Amino acid sequence: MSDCYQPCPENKFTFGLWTVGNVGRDPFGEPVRSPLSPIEIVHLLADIGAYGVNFHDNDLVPIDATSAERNQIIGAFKAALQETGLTVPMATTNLFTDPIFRDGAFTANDPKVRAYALQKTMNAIDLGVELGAQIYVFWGGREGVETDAGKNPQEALKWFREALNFLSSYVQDQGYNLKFALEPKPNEPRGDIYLSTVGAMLAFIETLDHKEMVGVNPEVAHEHMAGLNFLHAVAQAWDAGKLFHIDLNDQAFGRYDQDFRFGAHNLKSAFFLVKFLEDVGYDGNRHFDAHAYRSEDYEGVKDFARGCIRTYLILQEKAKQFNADTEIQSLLAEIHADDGAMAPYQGAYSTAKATALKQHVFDRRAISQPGHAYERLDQLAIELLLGVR
Ligand code: DIG
Ligand code: MN
Ligand code: MN
Repeated sequence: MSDCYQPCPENKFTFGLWTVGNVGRDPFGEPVRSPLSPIEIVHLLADIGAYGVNFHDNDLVPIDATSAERNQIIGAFKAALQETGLTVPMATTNLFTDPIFRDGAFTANDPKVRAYALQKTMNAIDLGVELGAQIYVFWGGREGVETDAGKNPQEALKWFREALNFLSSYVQDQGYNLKFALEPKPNEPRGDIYLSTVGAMLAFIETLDHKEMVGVNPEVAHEHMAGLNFLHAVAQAWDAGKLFHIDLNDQAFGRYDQDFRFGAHNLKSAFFLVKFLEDVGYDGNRHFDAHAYRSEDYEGVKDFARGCIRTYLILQEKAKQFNADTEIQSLLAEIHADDGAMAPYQGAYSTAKATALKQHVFDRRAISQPGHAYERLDQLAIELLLGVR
């Protein structure tokens, strides 16, 4: 592969320990790859040019580790970070693997489970901050139901809100420089997961006590699972000043969570996403929350990780090309042409404007006549992506 698509720290490409460390287990098959230690993963990520490594508490420290084991693991992890120069931009809590969370964590009916989830998250936040994290992700993988018979969904949202209010107050009480990023998903592993899309999360954030420190972590695969346009979700988050983090991967619509290599399935939507992130100057982490096909060995896993990075960098270059393409840009100028005739009615409301607009006579037929040349524009974008422009 050509070497002009090499990552640099400014790209802020990150991977979770669980991504390249995925051993290929699925609901119908045992692991196909032997586990890698966090240290081995740090070196693998450094080798492929990542900027940072993220983790769930138990990706690093097993849930039943003794304090001596915990200290040894953290010490070795810190040494590997020091040796490779990798950072830890984001941390999160595993509130989904242990059987105690089978009815949820913050939304479990059992108050003991809800309290344990708070305790586990406070300890995980402490660890994340100790290792340098400034973003803390909450993915409520078990916050949901298979039947609504056992739980009032409003009660569940109340519990979720109480947990996040408690934890944001904890962060402030500790004086941590940490922001929360809530990650939605419509289903899996629960039949239905609460707060299932970016839109639902953005509305929920507005009900929190410390909403200023809470944003979203949209994931490509999760909006696609719901059949939604991921770019539109990201644009709404960005517009709200709430795009605190992003999980990049890919996914066929209407399937289980495939967590494919970035751009592996929907190249065109990946292109318009990268173009948006670059055009608006998103300077957050570009986190590849994805894993290699179960068919792969560890050389294949490195191919997967390099592929995520290369595809992003190639699409970043294509976005620059799109913005510099004279035929595309002149067509866009035509499409966005404005003769200024509506200027008197634009901007802030006034009674005079409303009165004048109500008097304005529109020639509906004339206005509806011209086409929009979107076919020509989209074909130009396709041909740019196909490398013939
Ligand atoms: C799944 O998409 C979730 C978990 O992998 C993790 O909690 C979060 C962090 O990106 N994404
Ligand atoms: Mn996912
Ligand atoms: Mn994710």
